[in-house]
Amino acid sequence: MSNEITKNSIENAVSQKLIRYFGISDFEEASKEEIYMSLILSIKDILNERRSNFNRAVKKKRAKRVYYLCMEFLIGKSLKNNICNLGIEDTVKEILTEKGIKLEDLYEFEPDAALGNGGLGRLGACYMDALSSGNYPATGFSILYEYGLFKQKIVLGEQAELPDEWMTYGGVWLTARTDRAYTVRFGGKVKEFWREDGKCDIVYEDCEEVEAVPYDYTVSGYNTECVNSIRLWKAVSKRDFNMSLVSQGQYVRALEEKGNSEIISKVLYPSDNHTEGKLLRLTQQYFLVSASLQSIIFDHLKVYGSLENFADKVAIHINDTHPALIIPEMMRVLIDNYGYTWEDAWRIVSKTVSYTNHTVMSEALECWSEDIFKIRLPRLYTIVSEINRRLCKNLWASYPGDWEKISRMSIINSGSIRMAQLCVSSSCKINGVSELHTEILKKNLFYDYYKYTPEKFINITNGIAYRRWLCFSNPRLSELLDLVIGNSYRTDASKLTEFKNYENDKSVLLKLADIKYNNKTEFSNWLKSKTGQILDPNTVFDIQVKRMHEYKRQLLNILNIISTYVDLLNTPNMDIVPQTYIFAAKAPPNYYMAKQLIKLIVAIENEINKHPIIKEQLNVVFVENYNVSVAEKLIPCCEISEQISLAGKEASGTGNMKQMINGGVTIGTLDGANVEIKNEVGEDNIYIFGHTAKEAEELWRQGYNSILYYNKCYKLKNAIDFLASGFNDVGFVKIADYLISGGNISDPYMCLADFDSYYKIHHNMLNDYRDTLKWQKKSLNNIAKAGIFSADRSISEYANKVWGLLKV
Ligand code: 26W
Repeated sequence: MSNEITKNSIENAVSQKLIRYFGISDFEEASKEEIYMSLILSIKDILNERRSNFNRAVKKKRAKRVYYLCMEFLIGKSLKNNICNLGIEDTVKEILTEKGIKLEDLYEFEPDAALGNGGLGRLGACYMDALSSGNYPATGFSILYEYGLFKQKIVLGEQAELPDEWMTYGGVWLTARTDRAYTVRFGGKVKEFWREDGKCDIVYEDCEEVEAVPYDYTVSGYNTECVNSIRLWKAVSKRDFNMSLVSQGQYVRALEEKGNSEIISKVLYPSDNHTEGKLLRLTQQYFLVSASLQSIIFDHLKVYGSLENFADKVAIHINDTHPALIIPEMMRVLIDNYGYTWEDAWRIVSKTVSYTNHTVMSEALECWSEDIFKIRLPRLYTIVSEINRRLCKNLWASYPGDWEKISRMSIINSGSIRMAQLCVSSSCKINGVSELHTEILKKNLFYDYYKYTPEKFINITNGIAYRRWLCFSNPRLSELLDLVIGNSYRTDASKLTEFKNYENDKSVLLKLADIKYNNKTEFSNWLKSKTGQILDPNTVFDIQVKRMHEYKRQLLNILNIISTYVDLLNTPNMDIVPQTYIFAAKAPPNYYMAKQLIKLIVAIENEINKHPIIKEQLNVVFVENYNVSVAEKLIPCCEISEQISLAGKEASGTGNMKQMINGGVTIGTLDGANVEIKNEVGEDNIYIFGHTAKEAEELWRQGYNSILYYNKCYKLKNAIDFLASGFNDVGFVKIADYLISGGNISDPYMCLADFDSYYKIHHNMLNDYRDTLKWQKKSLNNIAKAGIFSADRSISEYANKVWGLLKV
């Protein structure tokens, strides 16, 4: 595939870039930055050329395209991914080595494109990867957040947030398409002029206009000529710089006037699973939707010259409710700009749009106040109201007199516009992201809609870009796999099952142990050089890495650690497996409890560090600034994978899949995709504990009382008492109170109810770990059964069942 890319061609391209952009004719004189940029620019040329070839092929075939709208894409670094996808890593290394440069140093130099919070954003990035690898014509749409997500630094034991200026060196990948900018309108007044032919002209007055300028981020696929892109919109003020203010000496006001609308693409809201209903967020969502739709329609008209076949040639996917405004926006454009009747427009819209739900947490379901909506998006408000009126009329016909049901299902209710109802009522397909999650959608959150239109609901379990997460980030393991089962698993993840034939092969099992040890050593060296934190690769690495949230229950893990610590204080020579607990997580800046939990983990880390004897058996490390590239280093070291959310709350999880495919063994609740992991690997190769989703719900319904568990389990009691007494000069009474003294809302995520079974199963797990061959057999089974969790599989399901998309 990559045969036309030769050592010579790459070397020439890089030299040309050095001359053209930096005026450097001698490689030796170039700095690392200059070589880094020139290499990226050279690769970008290759990708852009392939993208344009691919687009030509798509047009020629008149193939259907999917447009994937998402407020977040957690892309991470791209240099290594693109080089590996193109199959040119050895060649590039050779060129650079001759110049005395290490490719690894250039990889390190690249900042993460962190345009996302967590699971949702990373899933979007994994899916774009799989779409390209599968030769599907696809475009992602999002916002070019100039400051991405914040950088996390631990200062005096607490999380501090710093701006993430990723564009300086990360922006090299972007191609500005100033020629394809569009105008987006906000606010103002809408006037309707009814004509004699019954049609209506819509005139906007006093709107604020913002320009949306696209920046394209190319996405390569593995071993293919197909290249797609993610189009990121940047907000640029349409106002001219106000020179009259400047001449009056009012420089700041002149800047402010220009800058106000540009705020739209400055930062990403650093919170998932909690919506604040802020005006800026609504503005961002409409900005994304309006610009993207203009771009989609432009592309379509260029090929077909008409919108008549729009629904046959275009699939628009809304990833969670955040881009849901595309539904009324498309109605607006079809009716107001292209003269469609409501009925014809609705037929197109409801055939084109599909929706994935990623969370059932009520505080994460977006609602907009009607008042804000009306002022900010007046024309859309009219359209949403009409969608709702017609919906309620149909519902009334189906359920005459059932006001309660209709009010549960209606889009507008008690002054708020509910995006989930908008999505579910208008989309052609609705999916959850794991079997359990989809069942919960059908039985609880969307019960009424499931009864109303059952055929729309399907499950598509999440998947990961396993080449990034296994092949590229764990080269030791993938080399072993190449050797033992051949390399066909690199394009077909289901081939990983062949590894199971080696579950009793002692030499393979010992090699697995060796690989894990080397990965742990490499990570320990990296961490020490970065922060001075010291890890012992001879201890078991027990890892919980994900966003900090109460429902994910990092606190349950911490309680178990504290309980072990208290035991060790009392019995220092206790015989336990030497263990290291690794945490990494960002907390939303305004989420008090999440930040307290980070403070708690750091305090425990410091506390244990004061006891050299205890440190030989128990360690805690908080790795700061968790992001995609930290994950790529950490996940290959995972031995115990903590997936311990309260059952029913984690829609799927994808970290569980990443750790599994790297040989981590899961300790988890029957939540999200854990259930399917268990079904794949069997009970011997996973450690399941705690209440099931059904049991947890029942327990809560009956009136959950955490204090009962506190009184019943002395280990738990000791841990909580220790927590309350404080350590390392910090008190954690509030966390202890949160668990046991909050009246009937104590311990809302039921850590205490699951503590006993968690502690016991964790204990068993560590005992099993003592037997290397027994443990590695479990690890091997996890790797062998991870193929089903490939994003390639998820994407082919979306293509077949949702989008009607064919490979080109
Ligand atoms: C503030 C508004 C908001 C609300 C929800 C922002 C972001 C969200 C996301 C939907 C939360 C999220 O990332 N959910 C995660 O999605 C992953 C991909 O499907 C799942 O694997 C995780 O279980 C789910 O928590």
